[in-house]
Amino acid sequence: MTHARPVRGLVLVLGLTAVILLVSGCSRGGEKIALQAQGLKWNTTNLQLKAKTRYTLSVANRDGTKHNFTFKAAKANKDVDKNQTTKLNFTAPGPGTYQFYCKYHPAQMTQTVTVS
Ligand SMILES: [Cu+2]
Repeated sequence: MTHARPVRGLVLVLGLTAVILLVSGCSRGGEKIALQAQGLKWNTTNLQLKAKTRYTLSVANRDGTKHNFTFKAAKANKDVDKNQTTKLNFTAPGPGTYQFYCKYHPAQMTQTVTVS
């Protein structure tokens, strides 16, 4: 019985380690990609992604107005305040041609996503 406590402590430490590894694994995101908005324009006209792949997207807003990144097929929708950079995670859908846009300036800021 004298060994019961150290063993329980070890199990607790191992359990906590597993939880920490799981949490950090989930938040690590996926492949890193970047987009920039400047002058009410995206810096790319065609975002190319791999199907069912996890991405961490960094969106830089170089304008003095709020922008937004929306990619409905991946359930991605995030605002980017003026002169700020923000990150978001999403998983690319199946192969196809989609669109991404800024919901505040859709006329000027709608572009293509090609998933292959
Ligand atoms: Cu915008």
